[in-house]
Amino acid sequence: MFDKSELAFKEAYRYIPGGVDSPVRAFNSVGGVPPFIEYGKGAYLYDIDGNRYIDYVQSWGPLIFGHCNSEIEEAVIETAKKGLSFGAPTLLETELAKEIVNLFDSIDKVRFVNSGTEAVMSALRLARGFTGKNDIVKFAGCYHGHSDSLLVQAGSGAVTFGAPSSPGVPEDLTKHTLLATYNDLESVKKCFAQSDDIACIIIEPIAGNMGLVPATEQFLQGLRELCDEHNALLIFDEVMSGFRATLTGAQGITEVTPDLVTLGKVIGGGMPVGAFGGRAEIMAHLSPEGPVYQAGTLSGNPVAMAAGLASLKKLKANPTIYVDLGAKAKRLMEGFKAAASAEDIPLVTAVRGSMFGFFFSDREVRNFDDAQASDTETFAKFHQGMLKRGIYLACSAYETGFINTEITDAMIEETIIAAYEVMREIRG
Ligand code: HOZ
Repeated sequence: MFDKSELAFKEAYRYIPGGVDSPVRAFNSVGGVPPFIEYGKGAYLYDIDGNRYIDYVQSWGPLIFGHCNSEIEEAVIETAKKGLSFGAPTLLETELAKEIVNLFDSIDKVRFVNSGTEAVMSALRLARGFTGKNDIVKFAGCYHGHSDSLLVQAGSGAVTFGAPSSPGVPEDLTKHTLLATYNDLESVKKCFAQSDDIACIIIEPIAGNMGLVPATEQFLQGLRELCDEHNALLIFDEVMSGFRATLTGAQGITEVTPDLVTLGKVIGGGMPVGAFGGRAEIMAHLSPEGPVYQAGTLSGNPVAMAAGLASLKKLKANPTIYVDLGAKAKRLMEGFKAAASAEDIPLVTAVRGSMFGFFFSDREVRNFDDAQASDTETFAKFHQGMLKRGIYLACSAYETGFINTEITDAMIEETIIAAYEVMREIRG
């Protein structure tokens, strides 16, 4: 069933570390080999062995309109025909920036980069440059890309491979990263008691890299107050949740306004893009307006801008998309829960707009400790069983699932039926 992928993985292994260009894709924590993808169409992925899957990963979030959406495809092709990169300003950058600024109350100006990692790394530098302070507060289990100072108790692939704090990062770099507990304001207060040099708090307001763990409104409000009290900036990392949870990400749910926001994934429509933005007075500190340096040859790449613009225009034109995606995510999680409880398997679930998550656990998951206490062996069995039945779920218990507009009610029901079968199999 996976013969060609097995061979392809062996071959890739000879030339690429672990056979993959991003660790979590290697399937190490769920077993088996990663299916090598031949193409995607709508809601489906097709691998080189000819297997078809309903895709709930969607390139880890960006593909809110599924694979090969004709309008995005057309925008990309037409733009590519005019040239792939200029390293000079284009109208497309301003157009996409305008869309983002008009959507987000928290963003007066925005700069484009090439990935979420780059967006966060740059936002932190800006926060430090603006406040003149050095320390940052991050939460265990939140993942903000793989820049050095953030690989401390990080989620996503880092925790999946048991190295939430990576070797190769000098202590001198991480000594400025203070660690707090998600949804626990007291732990943040301790950081401020320990240091008067805190430049910012960075948080995924909807954590999606330790599984899906939303922050409570009270907690976010508490962070806002602490930042104001201590002249620190509040950074919302919405690389994953932006345009996913709602059109304006977590900011469409919470009353709290951050000082800086990082974006990625959906704003690139499947092309490599990241962005960071915020209040004009903070953004004015960025070079060439201000002294904080940040640059990139391919930043604001026209093809990526065109894909992002096409996606955002479609989303803005169809705001009810989120209601439909959210209802499907809810139905899917109710189905998984019912399938698990039919076999007496404890399962907790979460949904935020088009994002969904589930843990094999009997306790509520509010932070990284709770997430790590979940049963990852059962998760692996579930993942394998679903894959065999043509359901492509994230290959780690510490990731999030996504619904796209191509996923139909019938596909959701098919997925739930598969979940019943797999839960029965697990129960043995
Ligand atoms: N860190 C990404 C998901 N949270 C995974 C990236 C990838 O493997 O493509």
